Amino acid sequence: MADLPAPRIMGILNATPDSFSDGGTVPKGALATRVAEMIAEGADILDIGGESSRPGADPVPADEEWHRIAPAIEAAAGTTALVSVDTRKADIARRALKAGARLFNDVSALTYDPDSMTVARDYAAAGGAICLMHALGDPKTMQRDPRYDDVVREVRDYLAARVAACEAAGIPRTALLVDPGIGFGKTLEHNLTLLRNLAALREIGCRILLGASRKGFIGTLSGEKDAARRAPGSIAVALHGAQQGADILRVHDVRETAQALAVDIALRTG
Ligand code: HH2
Repeated sequence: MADLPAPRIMGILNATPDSFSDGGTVPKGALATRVAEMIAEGADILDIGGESSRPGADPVPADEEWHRIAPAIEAAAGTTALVSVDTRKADIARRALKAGARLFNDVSALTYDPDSMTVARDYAAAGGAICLMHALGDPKTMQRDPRYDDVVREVRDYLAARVAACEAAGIPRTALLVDPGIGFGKTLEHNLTLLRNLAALREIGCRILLGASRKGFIGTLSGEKDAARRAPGSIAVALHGAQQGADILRVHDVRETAQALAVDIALRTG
């Protein structure tokens, strides 16, 4: 494990008034500054979303979602960062691609919208990538008593099947990322088991994205109720993810995570 390269950092730029973790938007006038700041802090990718997927969240109509994220995508396009759009809607992903996004980050693994596979193919054709995330149920209902016989096997098999569906639709495996979907239809024990066995996802043969930053299980383990104060726990998970071979870490606290990773990698590689 010691020779693993440092993972890329995906900084979260929320354009959702109801996101669980930072509860808000950066004012339009401050977007370009925030984007430049995040890149300077170490973000290789900027993940822009306009529909919260926190447990219990309501869906957002497409025009409203686009209205929320368009200024952030505009501000991020043309910078050195790869622009990622966090959406379940094909139309939003299509508009984002036109505006410069090159990563389609879909928490439904292209199952929510029947048009998504076609748009995903357009991302791959443009040299971009698609992230396929595992979720049990949708955000509205996913935390109501989630059950698995073997969470690691079921998540791995689901993601492998979604990768196969993409390949059958003409998307090369090299354009695909897989993500265990921490907190998406999972209990504390499910999350911990998946994190301990993250390396099992490498068998799929795609790069791994891990999004655990500020999530509820960190609050449960630490007693910290305020999501914005969960950076220390989030960094502990990020370092663990790096050691398990995660290729991309989706985080809120970019500067802090980048610093911790730099030290961790130096210690592990000598
Ligand atoms: N988690 C959230 C949103 N998008 N995408 C991927 N690939 N993996 C994740 O784990 C993931 C994701 C959580 O969403 P939300 O409640 O909107 O909050 P925030 O964006 O602040 O993390």
